[in-house]
Amino acid sequence: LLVFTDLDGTLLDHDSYSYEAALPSLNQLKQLNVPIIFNTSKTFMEVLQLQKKMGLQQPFAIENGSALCIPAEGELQADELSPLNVGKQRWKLKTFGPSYPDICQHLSVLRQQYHFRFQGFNDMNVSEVQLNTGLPKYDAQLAKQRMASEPLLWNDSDDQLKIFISKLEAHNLAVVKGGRFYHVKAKFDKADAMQWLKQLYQHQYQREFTTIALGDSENDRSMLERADIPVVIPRKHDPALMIDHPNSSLAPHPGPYGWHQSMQQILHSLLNGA
Ligand code: 2M8
Ligand code: MG
Ligand code: MG
Repeated sequence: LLVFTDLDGTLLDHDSYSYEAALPSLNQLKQLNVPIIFNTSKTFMEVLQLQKKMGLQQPFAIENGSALCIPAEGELQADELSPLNVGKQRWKLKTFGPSYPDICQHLSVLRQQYHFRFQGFNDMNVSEVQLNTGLPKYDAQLAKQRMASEPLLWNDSDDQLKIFISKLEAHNLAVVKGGRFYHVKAKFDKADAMQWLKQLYQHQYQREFTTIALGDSENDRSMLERADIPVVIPRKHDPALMIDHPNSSLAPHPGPYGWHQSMQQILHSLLNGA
């Protein structure tokens, strides 16, 4: 069993970013040795901080699938990843698509050519990121340390947005919508990252793994639709995502409490062979 989970609005409350309500299930999964794999819009540094708080050291995917990471000395072996050391921690990283500076550069060219009105994290200082996300200062700094995707607020018309998306597509870039921002990045998405990591586990252990995926927003759709057991987490401020999957279920509450309740139900039926 592998658990792939979105963070904001899913395992973390949309407004307070707390995960407390999911702790009983998180602890149970740890005891069962089930990997809890974050699959998020957040950055490498944001995830490292969160894993440290939660006492986890697990593989994860960041920036909407634009990169993935595994512990360098963990159970998984993968040669084509590059080493990335932070303090005493040793990780292995693989990025997909163009680098952050290249994405920002391309965005500024498009802005000049078509006069699109948007504000990206690269255009915002730390206090503006704080203001737009509700993150504390230190976390906002970590959210600005990006590798391969740019979150942005769209301040222009829907027609302009369509043109913007088609220009990016012509450049092999995609736009996905998270809880608050549009994210510009490579086409490799959360579903691709999930599949990549699942195959790594299957190769390593020479057996099939079942995937549970949990998410709340449009950027989670592909991951949910490709998982074996998808759980849609309802949103506090918007209607719930509708996905196309025979096994899909909707959690009874938004955020970490809904995450916990759905996980209990799934674990109960898996452990009791229902
Ligand atoms: C951004 O991502 C969220 C996730 O859905 C969004 O689009 O609303 C990311 O830039 C992330 O790095 C940041 O922590 C988060 C904060 O709300 O916003
Ligand atoms: Mg989310
Ligand atoms: Mg997300």
